[in-house]
Amino acid sequence: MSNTFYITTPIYYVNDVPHIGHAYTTVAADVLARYRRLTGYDVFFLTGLDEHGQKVQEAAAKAGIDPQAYCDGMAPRFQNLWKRLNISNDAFIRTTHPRHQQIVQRALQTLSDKKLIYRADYTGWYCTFDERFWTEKDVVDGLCPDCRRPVEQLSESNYFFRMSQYQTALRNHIASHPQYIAPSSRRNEVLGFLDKPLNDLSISRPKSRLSWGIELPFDTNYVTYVWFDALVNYLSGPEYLLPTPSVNRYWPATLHLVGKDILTTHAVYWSTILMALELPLPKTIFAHGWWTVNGEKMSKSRGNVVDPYAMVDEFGADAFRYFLLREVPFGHDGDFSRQALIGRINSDLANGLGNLLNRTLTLIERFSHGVIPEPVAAAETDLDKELQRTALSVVNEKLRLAFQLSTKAPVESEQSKLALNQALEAIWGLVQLGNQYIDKTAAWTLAKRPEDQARLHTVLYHATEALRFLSVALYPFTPETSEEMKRQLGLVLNFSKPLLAGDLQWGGLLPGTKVAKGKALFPRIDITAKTQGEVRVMTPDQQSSDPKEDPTKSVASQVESGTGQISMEDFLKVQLKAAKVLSAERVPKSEKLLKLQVDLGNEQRQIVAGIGKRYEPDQLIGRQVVIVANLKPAKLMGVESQGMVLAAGDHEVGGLVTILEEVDPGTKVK
Ligand code: ME8
Repeated sequence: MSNTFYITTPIYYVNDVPHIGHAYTTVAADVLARYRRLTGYDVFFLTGLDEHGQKVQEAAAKAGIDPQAYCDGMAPRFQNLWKRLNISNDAFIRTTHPRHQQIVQRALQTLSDKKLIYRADYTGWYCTFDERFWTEKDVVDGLCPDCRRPVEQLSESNYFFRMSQYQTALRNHIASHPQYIAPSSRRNEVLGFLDKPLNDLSISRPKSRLSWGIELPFDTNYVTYVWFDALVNYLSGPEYLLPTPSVNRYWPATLHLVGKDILTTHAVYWSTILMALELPLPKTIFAHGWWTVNGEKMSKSRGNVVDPYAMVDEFGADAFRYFLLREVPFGHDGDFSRQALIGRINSDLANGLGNLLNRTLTLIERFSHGVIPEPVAAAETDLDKELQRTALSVVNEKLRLAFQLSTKAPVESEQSKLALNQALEAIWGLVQLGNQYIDKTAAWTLAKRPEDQARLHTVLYHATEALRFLSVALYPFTPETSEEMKRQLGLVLNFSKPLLAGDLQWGGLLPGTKVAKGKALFPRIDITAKTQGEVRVMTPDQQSSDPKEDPTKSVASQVESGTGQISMEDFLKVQLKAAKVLSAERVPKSEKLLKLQVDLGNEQRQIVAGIGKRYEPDQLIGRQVVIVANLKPAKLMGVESQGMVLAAGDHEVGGLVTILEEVDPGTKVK
């Protein structure tokens, strides 16, 4: 069995900035590449840009610059995004590179020499957007059957690739290689397409109509059809982008990951081009589903395009990566909404994983002087065994199954799945079990009794060891988080080593290691009634304080799970004070947020309050308000808020809380 794993994303058109769809495919490919590296594969992960063709020529013309300068300006928009998202591609291809152009010309010349390219006159219906001709029967009411834009009749002489010649061979290949096109619903789609007669493919465009492309080696009046140029990137990338030509090492590609929109070009055009070049076909072409936004198609005109840079700025790369792969079964369509993203961050990342790390480290600091204790075999119980069993099965069995690919799996149903969301579900099964383990084993009770020391040590060791398993399992999905877990847990792990080449063994954690509790992995995002729609990122200390029994649970969660009552002691922790509004202004781009400067007697504070729908800034100046004075500062829409103004209202703000008589600013409210 080959130990190489060559994975590609589509090369994206540079006619527009990258959006969530591009991020999705690239993040998924990154997760697969990282996992394969962890399991010891020789990975080559290629992504890049499709820089020729009509769309790019038009975008450059619109921008009033030369197409090459336009491409050079756009390329960093993609490259920087991949850095921000921690994409671990081994190479980045741009189709305007002279070496790629030479390789495309070489392929065209080979096909021409083999008489697989011929010239013919053609009249058909042309769709400028899709850059392709349609036949009379394809066109519906004068519209392109693909993008539904108007088509125009064009007559021109062009060069054609004898694609039709390969129809039967392609059908046979798909039939005898069930993993070739995945998921299986997509395979059926392609087979359906191949039921109709396959036409030859026009692989040229007259320069009179389109000049931005690779010149045909045998006719300088033409440039190459952009798809022929683009698909060849999968061969040219390994040929010239690595220090030594590596096509023989990596071809055939293990996996072309694409969106369902470009399945035909890959499954039919690319496969037949490869057959004509007498090269082996890739192992799998996997077409994933489509993202909509709040139930709508994403488009510039709707103004709902999700900017991945903004997502990373606001929520961090890992939260965004996690959401993309957790929310939707890979292969299915999905819907993006801020609400769903924030929901996942709060429930899975902050309350689930972040909490587990935080609780475990708090216990080790409290009850083991910040050092991982030695477990005692005799003190193990069924709870420990269950945790061990689950951790081992998640990492050594479930992950492997979810990531299975054609090279490994003989069974069709498994190989065509790439069940990335199931991998995450399995990992979160362990997160949940870890939190239950901490609840059930109640280390804080064990710590009170000297005779329970061995049990206490065993419990603390087990909880930390489960986190070590999690840090490795999560690395492909959330690499920054794994590094941070490793740092806080004091683990000796090198994620660039093939840690999962064999089974991960329980007990690898070294007793005596000093832990270093740090920032919360994922701050909870609070969408309060006051800040409706705006998000408030809470600092770790706001997330948890130290209640009496379980020192790892926050007051808030005890209130949530209990009777809703708090003690006087808890209430007194909140410092309420009278303050006077000195100035007020709106926070740019927010309907709700006002930035207030308030006088607290011996200090002045800036507070951001979600009262902008109820009050105009001018109405507030000189008013007496009540504030929470000891709330940790937080940023709201990038503006620091050093406290909170009290107001009444269930959903909408009804009115500000004030004090009947004028008191000095800074006076305590009790
Ligand atoms: O087609 N949901 O480039 P492109 C999910 N240059 N994925 C999406 C998406 C969405 N809403 N929108 C885009 C091209 N994608 C050619 C490819 S390859 C030899 C040439 C992703 O910039 C998805 O992977 O239009 C889709 O296939 C790709 O972006 C299309 O990118």
